[in-house]
Amino acid sequence: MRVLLINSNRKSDVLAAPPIGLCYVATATQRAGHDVAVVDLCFQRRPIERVRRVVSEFKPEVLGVSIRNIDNCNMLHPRSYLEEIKAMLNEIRTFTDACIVVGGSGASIYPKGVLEYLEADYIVVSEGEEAFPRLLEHIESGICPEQAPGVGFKRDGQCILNPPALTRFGCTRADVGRWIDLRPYQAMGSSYTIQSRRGCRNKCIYCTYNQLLEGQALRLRDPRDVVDEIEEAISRYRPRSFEFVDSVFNDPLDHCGQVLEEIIRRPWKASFTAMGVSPRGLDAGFLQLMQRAGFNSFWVTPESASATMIRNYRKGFTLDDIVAAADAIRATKFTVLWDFLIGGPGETNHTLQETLDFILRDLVRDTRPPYYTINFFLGVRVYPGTTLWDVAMNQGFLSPKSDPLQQLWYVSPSLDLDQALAQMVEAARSCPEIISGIDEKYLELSGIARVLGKFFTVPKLYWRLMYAGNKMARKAALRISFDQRRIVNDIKRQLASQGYSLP
Ligand code: B12
Repeated sequence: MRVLLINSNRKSDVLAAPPIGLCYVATATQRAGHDVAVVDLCFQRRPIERVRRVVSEFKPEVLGVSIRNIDNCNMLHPRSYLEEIKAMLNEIRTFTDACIVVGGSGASIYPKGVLEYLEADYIVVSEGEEAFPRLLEHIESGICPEQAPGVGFKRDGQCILNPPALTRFGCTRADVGRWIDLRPYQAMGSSYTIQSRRGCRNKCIYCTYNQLLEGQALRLRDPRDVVDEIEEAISRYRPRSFEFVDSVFNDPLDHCGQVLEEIIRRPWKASFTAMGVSPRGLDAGFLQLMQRAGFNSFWVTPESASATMIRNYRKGFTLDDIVAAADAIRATKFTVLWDFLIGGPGETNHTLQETLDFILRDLVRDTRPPYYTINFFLGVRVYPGTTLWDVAMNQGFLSPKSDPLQQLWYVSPSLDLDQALAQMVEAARSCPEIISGIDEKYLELSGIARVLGKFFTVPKLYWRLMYAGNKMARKAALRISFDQRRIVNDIKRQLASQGYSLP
C-alpha cells in the first residue's frame, strides 16, 4: 500500500524533538513491503499546503499521523495541540479519502478519547512497528482488525481497544536521518535521537510511562545494535551530538553500562547527552564510564529532595541516593539539569524548603564549570491510569466527569501557595542556576531562540542557555521579577476550572 506518515508535532521552540517514533514506524512499514513517504510538519510554514502537495503527488491509501504531545503540559499557559491536529485532519479530509490512523505517545495517553475526538479510522496504541503493518494488512484485505494487538477502532458507536503486545524491542532501526531533514533540528541545537530500551518498571505515582506508553516490562536492545546505529548515523549524517530518549536512561544500570562500554570500545568519538537519568547508582564509577563514552551533560530527575515527597511520589530511590549522586557529580565536569516537581500529595511548605535547602547546599557551586540548571515545576499533571488520578479523584481535584484530554492538575492542599512562591523566588534570587518552570516568561525566549536558530547554530545544549541568560540578566540587575500574585491566581483559576477550590 502507499502509506504517508505525518509528523504533526509543530512544537519547534528550544525543545524541537525529531520524530524518532514515526521514523521507527516508517522503517518497519517499508520493511513490510509498503511504499512509504514521510512528511515532517514541524518547521513547515504552511503545513496543510505541504500535506496537500504530497498527497496529490504520492496518492496515499493510508495516512499515519503521529501525535507526540496532546498539549504543552503547562498549567499557567495551557495549550491543546489536539485542537490544532483536529482542525488539520478536517482540512486533510477535504482533499483525500485515505484511511486515517493515529498513533504516538500523545495518542496512547488516552486512546479512547483521542480516537473519538479526532474521528480517526483507527488508533495504534504504544509501539507501532508491529501493530501498524499488521493493521495495514487488515485494511488492505478489508478484514476488521478485531483482535489485532494495540489497535483501536469504533464499531456501532462503541470504541474497541485491543491491548498492545509489548514483548520485544525488535531490531528495526529508526534511522531518523533517512526519513526527515535533520538540518532545522540541528540548527536549533537538537541532537540525533537514539533509544536503547523500552518499558519502565518504576511506579512513580504521576507517570504515564509504565501505562499504555511503554508498559512495565523491560525490553532491552542489544548494546551492539544500539551502537551500530550510532556508528551508522555518524558516517551518514555526521550529527554534532546524540541524545538518548530512554525514559530512564540508567535503568537497568548493567544494560546501560554495557551500552557505554560498547561505545568506548569503538574507534570513533562522539558527544552524548541523556534526559531522565535516575540518581540511583550514579556513583563515581558510573559517571566516569559516561564521561569516557563521550557524555558531557545529562538531565537528572530526582523530583524532590524531601524524604517524605520522594516516598510519596514512589520514586524508588532515597534521599541518600540523591545526596550521594550530587556528591559524585560535584567531582566531575558534567553539565547537569536538575528537575524538581513541587506540589504532589503531601507537599507542604516545609517539604518544599527541604528541597530548596538541598539545592542551595548541594547543587550551587562557586566555581564553574560544571554548569547546573535547576528547574521547578509547580503543580503535577494528572493523567488517567496513574495512582495520582485516583488520589486526585478522592481529594476532589477531579470528578467522574473530568475529561482526560483536558490539562488536569494536582496541587497539594497542604501547600500555602503564596508562601511557596515566595520561598522559590527567594531561592531563585540567590542563585542563577535556578530557572524555575514557574516563570513562564522563559517560554517567550523560545521565540527568540527560533529566530536566532535561523541565522546561527544554537549551541547543542539548549537549556544551558538558560543558565547563561540568567547570569547575564543578574549581572545587568535584570532578573525577571515574578508576578507572584498572578501566578497564584492562575493556579487557582486552573484548579477551579476542574471544579476544585484550593483552601
Ligand atoms: C524523551 C522525551 C522528551 C525529551 C525529547 C528529547 C528529544 N530530543 O527528542 C524532552 C525532555 C526534550 C521532552 C520534551 C517535551 N515533552 Co517529552 N517525552 C519524552 C519521552 C520520555 C520519550 C519520547 C520518545 O522519544 N520516545 C521514543 C519513541 C521511539 O517512542 P514514541 O515516540 O512513543 O513512538 C512509538 C509509538 O508511540 C508509536 N508511534 C509513534 N508515532 C506513530 C505514528 C503512527 C502512525 C503509529 C501507528 C504509531 C506511532 O510507535 C513508535 C515506535 O514504537 C516521552 C514519554 C515516553 N515514555 O514516551 C515524553 C512525552 C512524549 N513528553 C511529553 C511532553 C508533554 C513534553 C513537552 C511538551 C514538555 C514541555 N512542556 O516542554 C516537551 C515537548 C517537546 C517537543 N518539541 O515536542 C509528554 C506528552 C504528553 C502530553 N501531555 O501531551 C510525554 C508522553 C511524557 C508524559 N508526560 O507522559 N520530552
